[in-house]
Amino acid sequence: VSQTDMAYQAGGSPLAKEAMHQNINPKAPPMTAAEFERAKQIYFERCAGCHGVLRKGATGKALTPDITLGKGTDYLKVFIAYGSPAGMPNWQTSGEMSEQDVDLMARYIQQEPPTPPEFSLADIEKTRKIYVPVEQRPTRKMNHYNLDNLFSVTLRDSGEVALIDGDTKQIINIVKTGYAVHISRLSKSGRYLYVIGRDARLNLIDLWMAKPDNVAEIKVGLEARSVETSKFKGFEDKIAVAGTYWPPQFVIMDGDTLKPRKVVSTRGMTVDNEYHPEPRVASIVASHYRPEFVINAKETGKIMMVDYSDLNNLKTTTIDSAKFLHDGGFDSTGRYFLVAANASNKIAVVDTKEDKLAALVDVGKTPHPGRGANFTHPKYGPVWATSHLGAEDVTLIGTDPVKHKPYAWKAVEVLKGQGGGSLFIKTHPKSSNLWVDTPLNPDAKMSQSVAVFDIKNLNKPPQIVDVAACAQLGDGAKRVVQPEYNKAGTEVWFSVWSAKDKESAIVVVDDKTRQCKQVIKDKRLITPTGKFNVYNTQHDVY
Ligand code: DHE
Repeated sequence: VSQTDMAYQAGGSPLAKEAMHQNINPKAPPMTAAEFERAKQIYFERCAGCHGVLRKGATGKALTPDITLGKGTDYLKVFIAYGSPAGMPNWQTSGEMSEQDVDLMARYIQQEPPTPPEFSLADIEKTRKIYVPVEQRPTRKMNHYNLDNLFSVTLRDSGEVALIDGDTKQIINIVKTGYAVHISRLSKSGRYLYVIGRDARLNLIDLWMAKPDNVAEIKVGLEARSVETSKFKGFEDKIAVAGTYWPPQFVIMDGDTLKPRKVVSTRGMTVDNEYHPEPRVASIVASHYRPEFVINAKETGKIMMVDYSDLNNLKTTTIDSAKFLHDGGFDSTGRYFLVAANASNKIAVVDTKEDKLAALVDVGKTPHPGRGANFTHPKYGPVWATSHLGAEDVTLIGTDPVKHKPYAWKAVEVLKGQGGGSLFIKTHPKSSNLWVDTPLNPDAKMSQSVAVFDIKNLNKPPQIVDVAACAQLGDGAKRVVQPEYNKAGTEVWFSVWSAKDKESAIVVVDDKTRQCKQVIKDKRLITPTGKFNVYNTQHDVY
């Protein structure tokens, strides 16, 4: 092919200095190919989480050209710059995007969305790296750390996790991982730590090494949020599963090598029997009653109970619940799994023993429990609690169908927290405190403090604890996010999450006195968000 032919095929003018992006829709505003590539990257990092990789909409609105072209560049620029009360962030006024980038993104979302690549099992296998083969790994614990009280802390923007000794508060290691690790989960024995990045990079960390570090790694797709490991008797530490947002599928792997064994697509019908091309995999938990993973497909509202005991004859029980499944956790017995169908304002309850939907509970606007919080209510018996993104409510749901039957799977009480914008709630079996964060509340006072209720006296309004003040950081926005208990249930750890170029910290609060006990600061603690105590995560204690 000659140079002229190439120029002709690319469709660009030979006089143009920069190659233009070729859009199939002539009405879309022009962009250079380089601009398109940059916008694609920004879209993936900032926008796809809410609007979807294919831009078909999810938590955020659909952004396909049939919608965006009618609005035009100027309108879209204002929306991106200033945000909306419905939850769209104010990208420009918050300082997170420049005016040029806002202009770029306004033009980008009027182009046809590029089709992202599919990931076959062979594609996934090609990305796998073994840093320490199984035969070279320790056969017993080679360090003197109290691993039960270790914390795995997401360092969001540096693409790392910090392993912090919960007893001494010292950083044991900073481990290189994917970008914006979403969650850490433990194998049944507690030896292996699995962390999954937003970029779908999954790292396997061996906590038995003298200095715990990566032993294997794999990239399971373009975007992911969830990972879990087999917990059923006979399958301890054997199998891992990761769910991806893109491609819409999950992959089952060997637990100790991450060798992929099976990829299953989630594409298909919603609970309303309409086709959905991109049902993203949200939370996953491992059943304690059967050799099964409980896999939640967000857009379809289908909960898949996937039997991992025979991968060649894969049995899956699919439970219809409600659309927009997101995060959730077990009740105190470990039998029932409660998951938020967030944009449906419902909590779905799955009985993992019977593999059936136990109930769909109506709650306030946009529930967001994390894994939720279990405690015994003075009147209603065992309850599980969620806070909300869209309301100040803290909703308590009865979870004991045997001794407290009239209250089971009902929203028995709604407490008033300090405001909306809550992401996580936590308590511990040894504590009588219920901690509720509000990191996404637009009022800085609320995003920097947390509410704490006395479980024994829930009529009393919550105490507000100014966690960010304890950290004594400089200026700039800081969000106090995700309470996590130590193993003993005597301390609650909070992240004070600042911008990437600003100092952040972890504040350890004494649970009994509700006073700041210790502040963990270190240059390496960049944008800490999620924290996962080994024992509590391993045993579903929350
Ligand atoms: Fe999360 C859990 C998805 C934004 C921190 N988040 C989850 C889970 C899902 C999810 C599906 C449940 C996983 C499981 O249990 O298997 N999160 C999403 C999104 O799609 C969303 C809304 C947008 C995005 O683009 O990612 C999103 N999440 C955030 C944040 O902005 C947070 C605060 C910081 C960050 O790193 O991005 C954040 N999400 C967390 C944390 C958990 C989590 C800390 C685990 C909580 C737990 O206690 O288990």
